[in-house]
Amino acid sequence: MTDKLVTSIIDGKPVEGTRTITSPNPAHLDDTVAEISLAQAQTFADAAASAKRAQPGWAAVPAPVRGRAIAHIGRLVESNAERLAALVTREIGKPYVEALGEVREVVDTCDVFLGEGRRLYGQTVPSEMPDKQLFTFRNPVGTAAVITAGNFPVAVPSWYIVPALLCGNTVVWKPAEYSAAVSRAFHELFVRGGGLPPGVFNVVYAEGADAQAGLEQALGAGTVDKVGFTGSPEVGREIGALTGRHLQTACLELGGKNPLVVTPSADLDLAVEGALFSGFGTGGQRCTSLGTAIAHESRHAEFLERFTAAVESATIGDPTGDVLMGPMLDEKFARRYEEFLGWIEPHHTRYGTPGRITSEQPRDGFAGEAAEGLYYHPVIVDGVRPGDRLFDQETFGPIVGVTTYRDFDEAIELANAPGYGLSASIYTSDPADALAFRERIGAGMVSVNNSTSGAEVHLPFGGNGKSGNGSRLSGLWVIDQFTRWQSMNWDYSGKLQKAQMDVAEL
Ligand code: UN1
Repeated sequence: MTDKLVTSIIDGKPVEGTRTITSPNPAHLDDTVAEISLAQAQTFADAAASAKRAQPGWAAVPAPVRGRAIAHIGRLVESNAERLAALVTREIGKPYVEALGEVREVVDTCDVFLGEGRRLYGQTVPSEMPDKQLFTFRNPVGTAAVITAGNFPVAVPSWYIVPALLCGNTVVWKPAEYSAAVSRAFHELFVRGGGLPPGVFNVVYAEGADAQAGLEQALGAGTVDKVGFTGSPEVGREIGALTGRHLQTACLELGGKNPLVVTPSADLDLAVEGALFSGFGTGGQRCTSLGTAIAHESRHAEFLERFTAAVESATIGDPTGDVLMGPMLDEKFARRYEEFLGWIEPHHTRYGTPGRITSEQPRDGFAGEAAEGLYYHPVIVDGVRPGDRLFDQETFGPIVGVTTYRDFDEAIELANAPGYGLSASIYTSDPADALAFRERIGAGMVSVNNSTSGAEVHLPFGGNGKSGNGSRLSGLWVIDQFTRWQSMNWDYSGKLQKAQMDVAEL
């Protein structure tokens, strides 16, 4: 087995698959970061069975001790932050400062939950009858299957895995193949830092279709009790249907077509900065990335001019350097960017060179080896309207739409029109605008004078509509995903007191 070979780990033991693929460095495609041994459906089902066997033992560990395990994981991740961030940069091309921020997000998540092991409060509840007391308890759900994307290869998995473990669940994790080396490092730090017994945290590398087939098998066998999924709305629908058929629930965090409204009273410097970061930071490959900037007609020309100028002078290049944007995450996303370019219509005005950065299509100030990486030009498309694919659908790449509005009602209508509902921003100096926007926008997360991306981990994270099924990750809200309420009534009257029938009268 070469050092680069990443295999599934079930019950603490490596399990080789049937086919090997590679995960290249998107900034230097000849640098192979990992070879991944891909498993088939049965391996996923085996991993779920292993997690199911390990679960009662893990749930029997007192919650405060599990909280301490989370604290140790956080410390170990923190002391390995630079190494892990460098690997994130190497494997998915995320600029190093952002990668370090992402690792910080894992540590923050551990910080949020480490003390929760000493709470996980239930309630005492008054009874309608004398000599009887009522209580509620939070029980672990059981086994959680976690399927995550590779654009946030450590932060987003931690949003599921940390609370799942803290609450006494065991986990089967299927990370994205193109972030395999990062997920192996993450898994090692978690198992070692937390001293997790075999089977408590399994990881399976498989292609989406195989993982889904394995998930179906596991749901049928009763070895998966909860699914956490971050990815596309299309796959989210399938996972939701699959879990529903087996009377289980999924926490679905899907895409976004996130609007940023520039009102007449907006501070344009701030709005442009926010649009630049959320539109093109991470190459537009966040679920919280900016989809469409919606500028008031009185500010549209100036906003567009400044936004295009900011994008033109932004640094793109080697993600180990100080750049706004590195390469695309992997080939699949690069191909999709090319497809999105085909969505530009004759009534749109395009700013920026469409396509790959090459010696024939160079970019001023480019700071990398263009020929060696998946580098693409950022593009702004003005004049997008409802009904245009570029307005209605998520692009998940460095292509941002711009449009105009006349009055506040139209701004809200445009912001809600694509039917996603993850994150939405408004730039305004008028508190009434900010409050009305908050109230009328369909998004789960609203920002005032801040970009659409960059949520903090102790607030509820999640969306509505095509962005998810209303589940919320992060903060203490996620505990409702990974525990189930149990009630208990205790009658010490010495007789049968019948609820609703033997209620005491005044
Ligand atoms: C994602 O792209 O799936 O709020 C998550 C943000 C990040 C997380 C993005 N903290 O932009």
